[in-house]
Amino acid sequence: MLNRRKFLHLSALAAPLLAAKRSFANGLAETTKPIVISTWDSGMAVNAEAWKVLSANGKALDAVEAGARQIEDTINCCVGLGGYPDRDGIVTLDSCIMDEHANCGAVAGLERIKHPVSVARRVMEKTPHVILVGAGAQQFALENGFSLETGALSEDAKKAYAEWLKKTEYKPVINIETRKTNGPFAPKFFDDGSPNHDTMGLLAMDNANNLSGAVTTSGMAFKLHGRVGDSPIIGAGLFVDNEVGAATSSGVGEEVIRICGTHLVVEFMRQGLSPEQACQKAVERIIKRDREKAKTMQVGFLAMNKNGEYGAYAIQRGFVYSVKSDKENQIHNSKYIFAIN
Ligand code: SD4
Repeated sequence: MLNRRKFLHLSALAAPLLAAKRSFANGLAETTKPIVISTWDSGMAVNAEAWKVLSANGKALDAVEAGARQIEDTINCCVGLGGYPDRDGIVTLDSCIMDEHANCGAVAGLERIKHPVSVARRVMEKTPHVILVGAGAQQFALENGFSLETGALSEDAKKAYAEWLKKTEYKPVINIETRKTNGPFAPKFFDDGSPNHDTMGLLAMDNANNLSGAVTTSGMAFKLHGRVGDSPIIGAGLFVDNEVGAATSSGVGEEVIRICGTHLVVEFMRQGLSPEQACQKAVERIIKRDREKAKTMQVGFLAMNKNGEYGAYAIQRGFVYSVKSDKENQIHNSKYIFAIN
């Protein structure tokens, strides 16, 4: 006969199996949809815009574009024309978008156009190409009805650039929370006033169970003119596979590109890992290459699977993300490897 302790032990072992059996009885685990998730606390406003589309039974693709346009319209250190410029004082924008059929489009180094995510979508829908860069991307935007903005820096960007010019130090340290945090979430600036980052990556699943994603950014502040990060690169800053899930990233783009970060996260999910586990494995891949260097930088991954489950993982403390579904509307702290500060 089973004594009580053995029984409890056996039931504890059996619980995950039973849960799995229950979910497979319906063919699928219970799915949360529609749902939109996005990087950073600025994702709350982005999600609200995307939610208008999703809650009206709209498509995930339209939702992520609407969400990205919201932040492109705001003054933000790291997204849109209000973002920080490159080393030469020019704001250059990177963006991409990807839908449930693996259609994708991107622009990189785009100047003086307000909504790079919509230009990326036009590249996807109207050309046989995936990426347009620089002057060619701008020419394409103008030919497609986008207007040419002045190129003037926002007041915030002007100040930050003037400050940066005093030292002109190229130090791409990103999103590492400092001790002077004045709230539950990472501050936007370091103690010395140097910029933190806020690239917007968002992923959505609509009522039809289709996934899409978008990313928009002005990239690393004070980067070399012509430098392109991970954000507009499919498989690095964004990847969507409608059978499995989707992922996006924020942080030092070069490190994400080196491991094809978001493609890797999606492949880990394909192998059966949860979104959070998949993000963790990708972060560990970066750290494995150079642990000491990794301690000085930030990369965060955010992912969602076909059940609407989501998760994130970052190298450093301080990466947060926003979630909106019927069940919740809130900011989450990502797990992380190092809490150096
Ligand atoms: C880049 N990944 O240009 C972007 C920067 C970023 O939050 O994500 N900042 O490398």
